[in-house]
Amino acid sequence: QLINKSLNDFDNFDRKMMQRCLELARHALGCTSPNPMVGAVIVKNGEIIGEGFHPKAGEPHAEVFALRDAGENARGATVYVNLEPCNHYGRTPPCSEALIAAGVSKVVVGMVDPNPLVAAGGIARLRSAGIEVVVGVEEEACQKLNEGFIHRIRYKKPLGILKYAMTLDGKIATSKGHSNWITNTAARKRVHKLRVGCDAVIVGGNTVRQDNPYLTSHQAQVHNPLRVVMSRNLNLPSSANLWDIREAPTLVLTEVGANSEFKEFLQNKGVEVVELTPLTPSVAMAFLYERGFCSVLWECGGILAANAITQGAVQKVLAFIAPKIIGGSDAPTPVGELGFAAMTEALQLERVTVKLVDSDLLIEGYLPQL
Ligand code: AOF
Ligand code: ZN
Repeated sequence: QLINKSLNDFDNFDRKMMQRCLELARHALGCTSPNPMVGAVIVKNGEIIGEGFHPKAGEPHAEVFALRDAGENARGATVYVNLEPCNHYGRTPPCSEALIAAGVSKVVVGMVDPNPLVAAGGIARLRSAGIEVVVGVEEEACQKLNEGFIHRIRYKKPLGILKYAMTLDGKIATSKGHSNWITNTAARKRVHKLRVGCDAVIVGGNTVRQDNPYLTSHQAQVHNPLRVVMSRNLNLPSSANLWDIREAPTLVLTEVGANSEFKEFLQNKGVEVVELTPLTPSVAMAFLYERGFCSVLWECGGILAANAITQGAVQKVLAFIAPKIIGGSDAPTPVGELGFAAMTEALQLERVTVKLVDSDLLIEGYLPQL
């Protein structure tokens, strides 16, 4: 049945379908690296006749699941997908060819695939087969969902996200080192959710000694990031929550020549130990890139955070600010020495957003690319 729709209605419908793609894609939050999160919806006569998402690298792509779901009905239909259909033989065959073979008549794409193996080749292939292709619906939201994947492809390293929680007077713990809790329950829940979408969470030895954190997403049946500890000398407590790997795996990064007895102790607990020389934030990030990671969350103290920033291992900052004052001239702060003397040297965050999480503030922004 033909319904009279204005051009704007069509746009709204396209946007709604793309949002559905993103919702489907998010079912695999944290599980797809080094691949992106992708969802696909197939529509005919204004109705959804097939849906799918990419569950994990090595498995079929979103379009393939959606085509299977729609079956023969896909002929003449419109396909929505948040990332350009691929056009290469990777772990799986090209989606462009699958879409052509299924006889779809139109493809609506959220964003071009930055992967040089694809890079608009999928769009060109579809068009050369006479399929109408629309690009850029809900583009910003599509890019945000896969910002880690995009960064990984573009810079050949994972996206580094620095997250910290501080009091209104800028402290991350009292001068005695006590920090449970600075932020409210809602803000802490938000951090747990944030971890679901990251491939790794990194802390230094100090955080393990002071806070004894879990660094998990604290929810059953969701993705937990790899928990990474950076420790040059392995001067770490023998009982720590991170050494219990039943909920999530732990990796300790250290240097050659570190305490071999403790190294063995960790390995016996099932904790992976890797020696990197020199052990620096940028070397750690290069190692995690090789592992196929797209996004890495720095949940470390100020000294490691300052090093990570200096070495270009941080691109995005999430700062939770609680309306509490604890004072203390020796109380630690979120970022240690950066060597700046003048305000003109300050790192100015871009694309800043501010949210209220109950009574805590969340300021989010991006560091200018070095
Ligand atoms: C799509 N749909 O659902 C995904 C795409 O090794 P492969 O075969 O899995 O290919 C991985 C690349 O394919 C990945 O780097 C990205 O460029 C694209 N991902 N493409 O058409 C999908 N996940
Ligand atoms: Zn594909």
